[in-house]
Amino acid sequence: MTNALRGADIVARSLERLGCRHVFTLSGNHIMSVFDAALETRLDLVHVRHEAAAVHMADAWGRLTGEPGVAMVTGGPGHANAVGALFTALGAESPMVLLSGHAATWELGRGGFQEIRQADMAAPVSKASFTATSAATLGRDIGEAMRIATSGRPGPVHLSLPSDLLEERVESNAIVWPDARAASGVPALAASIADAVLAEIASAARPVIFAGPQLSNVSGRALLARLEAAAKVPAVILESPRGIADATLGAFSDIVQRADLIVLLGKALDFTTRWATGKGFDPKVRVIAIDPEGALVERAAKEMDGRLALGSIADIRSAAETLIVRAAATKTRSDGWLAEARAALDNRPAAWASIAAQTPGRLHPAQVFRALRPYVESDPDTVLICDGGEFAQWGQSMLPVRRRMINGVAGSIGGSLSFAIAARLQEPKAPVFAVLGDGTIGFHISEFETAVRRKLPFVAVLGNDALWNAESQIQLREYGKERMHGCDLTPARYDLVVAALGGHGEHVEKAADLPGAIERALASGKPACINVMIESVAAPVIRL
Ligand SMILES: Cc1ncc(C[n+]2csc(CCOP(=O)(O)OP(=O)(O)O)c2C)c(N)n1
Ligand SMILES: [Mg+2]
Repeated sequence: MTNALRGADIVARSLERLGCRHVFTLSGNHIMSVFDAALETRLDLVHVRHEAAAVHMADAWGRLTGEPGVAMVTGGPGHANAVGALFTALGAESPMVLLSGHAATWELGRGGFQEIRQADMAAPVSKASFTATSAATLGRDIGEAMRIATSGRPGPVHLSLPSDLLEERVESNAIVWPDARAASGVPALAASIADAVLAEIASAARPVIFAGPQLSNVSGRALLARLEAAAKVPAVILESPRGIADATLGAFSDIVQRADLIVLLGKALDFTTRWATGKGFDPKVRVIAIDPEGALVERAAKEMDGRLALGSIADIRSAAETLIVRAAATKTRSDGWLAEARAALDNRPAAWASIAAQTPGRLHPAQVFRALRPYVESDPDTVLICDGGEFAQWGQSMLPVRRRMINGVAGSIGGSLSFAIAARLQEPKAPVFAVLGDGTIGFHISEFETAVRRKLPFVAVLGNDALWNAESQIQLREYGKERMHGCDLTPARYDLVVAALGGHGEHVEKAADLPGAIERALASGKPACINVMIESVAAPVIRL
C-alpha cells in the first residue's frame, strides 16, 4: 500500500483542490485525523471557541466571497452545537459546507461514542445533508457538497464523515477526486422569457424588483444596480426579517403600496414580502417569479391565485445579465417612477440628524451612528456587520455601505463577532465594524480570544442598555409596562472582558468621547470593543 492515502488526507487535499484556504473548526476526537492531514496541505485551520462560531465564520466567508466557506466540527455534541448556526446561513442564502466528524460506521446502532443521527439533525437547516459511506469517494462527496452549496439558491450543506472512513487507507488509483467542473444544473433564463418579462415591465406603470439575500454581496448589489439602471425599475434586496419595513429601505413601503407589478428575482414570496397581499399592496398587483427552485415558483403561483403574470426556473445572476442585455433593445421607460422610488429609499427623518439622549451618561443610538459614520465612510471597502435587536437596526439604516452583513431573514442574533473575524481574514486593510447589542455579545464573546490569537483586528461597537431591548419592547407594546420582566441584564463592562482576553477596550458614556474612542480602537490594531452606554429606545421605524 505504498501510494495509499488516509480518508483524512483525501478530505484535506480535496478541500485544497477545490480552492478552500481556511477551515473554521473546533477540535474533537472524530476529526483529529483531518487536523493531522492538514499539515500536508496549505489549509489554514482557524480554530474557535464554539462550533456555532465556526459555522458563522464559514457563513460570512460564503456571503462575502461567493465561494463556499468551510466549517469542520466534531461529531455528536460538536455537530449539535454547529447545527443551530446553519439556520442563519440558510436564511442568508450563504454558500457553505459543514463537515462533521461522526461515530465510526462499525459503531452505528450499537451505542457508539457520540453517536446520533447527524444528517437527520441538520437536514431541515441545510440544502442537503448526508453521511459519507466509503473512504474512496470522500473527495467526490466534498465536491458534491460544494457544488450544491453554490448552485441555484446558495445555502449550507452538511456532510458527516465517519471516523473509521477518515482513518482508512485507500490506494491512489481507487480514489475518486472531486469533479471541479460539475455543472450547477439550474437553467439560464431563456431569451424569449426574458423578453416576456421585459414586456410585462414595459406595460406596467409602477414596477418594482425584489431580489433575495443571495444578491446582497458587493457583486450582487452591483449587478442589481445595473439591472435597475437598464430597466429603469427600482430594485431592492429584501434581506431583513422586517422585509419591506426595514428602515434601511426608508419609505419604500409607500412605493410598494402603489406598485402594479412585482418581479421576484430569486426572492421567495415569504413573510418578508408580506406575500404581496393585504393593505400594503394594490389588490390588483401582479407578480413575476424568477427563481432557481421550481417549488418556490409554484408557491408564488398558489399564493398569488391568478395574479402570477409569469414564472420561470432560472439561475438568478445569469437571469439578471440576460435581462440587462435585452433591456437595451426594448423601449425605454421614463425616469419618473425610478426617481420617486430612489427618493423614498433615501428618506430618513430629519430629526435623526440631531436627536440626542435624554438620560445623562447615556447616548441615543442615533448619536452613536452619527459619530461612527465618517469612519465607516473612510474606505469604500469597509465591512459593516449589524447584529441584535433595536440598537443595531439604527446602525443598519444610518450607515450606507457596499459590504454589509446582517442577521438576515433568519432573524437569528449572535453571529457578528464571528462574521467580523471571517471578514478580516478576507479584507486585509479596510475597517471592519461590528455593531451589536449587549445581550447579543454574550453569545460568542469568547471569539475575541480567537481574534487576538489570530491577530485579526476589528471594532465592535456595543450598544449597552443592560437589556434584551427588542423583546422588552414587545412586552411594553403587547402586555404593558408593569408586565415587563425576564429581559433585564446588568450594565456589564464588556470592554474589560475584551481587554482581559488581550483585545482593546473602551468605555463611553458621553457623545463627545466617542470619536476619540473609535480612533484609539482603530489605531490599537487589536480586536476592540467600545462599550457605549445607550438609552433603551425602540428600533427606527420610517414606515410600518
Ligand atoms: C438566536 C436568537 N435568540 C433570540 C432571539 C430573540 N431576540 C431578538 S433581538 C433580541 C434582543 C437583543 O438584545 P441586545 O443584543 O441587547 O440588543 P437590543 O435590542 O437591546 O438593542 C432577542 C433576545 C433571536 N432573534 N435569535
Ligand atoms: Mg441591549
